[in-house]
Amino acid sequence: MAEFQLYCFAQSGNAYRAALMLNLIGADWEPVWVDFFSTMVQRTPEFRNDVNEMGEAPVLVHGKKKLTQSGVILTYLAKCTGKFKPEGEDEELEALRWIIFDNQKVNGFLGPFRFLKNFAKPSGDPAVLAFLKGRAEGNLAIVNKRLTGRKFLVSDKPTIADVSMTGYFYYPADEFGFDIAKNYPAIGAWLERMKALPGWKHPYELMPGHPLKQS
Ligand SMILES: N[C@@H](CCC(=O)N[C@@H](CS)C(=O)NCC(=O)O)C(=O)O
Repeated sequence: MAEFQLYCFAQSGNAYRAALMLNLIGADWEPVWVDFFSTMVQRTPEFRNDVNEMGEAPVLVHGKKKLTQSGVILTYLAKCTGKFKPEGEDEELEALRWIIFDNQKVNGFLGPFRFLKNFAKPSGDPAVLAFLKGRAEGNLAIVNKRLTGRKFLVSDKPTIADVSMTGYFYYPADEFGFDIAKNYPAIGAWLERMKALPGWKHPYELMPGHPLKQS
């Protein structure tokens, strides 16, 4: 058995943050596939009792520890290994600030937008899609401005804030109907820097369940 198990699925940018971090730090890890779309295991009482009371992926298991919320998982892995760890209190707080902004306002809008556009049955109400897209685009512009003239979000080295922010950004442009890397050039350049890190993999290669079987 591998040292770490990660409950995840290929279409989840929230889980990708944790899977990418595990790969970037060279951890011995294995995925546990969450059948999110078909059996919707995450909504069963068993999953909520035994795996995550919040009913979400990702979940990281490390021996007796079970951690949820990608920001918590990233913080834990950075503390365990010293890799992608913000240095000192100011950087730690700055990383936390970007992780919260990402979870709530960047990938926090982009993820549900992509879900409603591609996977929801019935597919999302156009007004809801327009609202989510507008909020995601506004916040992508904020991230783009932050990354203009900077290599990474918090310091001149990549930290867990950068790993978190990658969330949904590498999924194909046709899943969003717009190209994040092209429309936001500073984000595009930063995505290339992240991609160049040893251990980087695309979410569809890193986690199980792609392509999705149509039911
Ligand atoms: N803030 C959480 C978000 C996790 C999340 O929303 N995960 C989705 C999958 S991408 C989920 O499991 N949703 C439960 C459901 O819709 O039933 C994190 O970053 O870990």
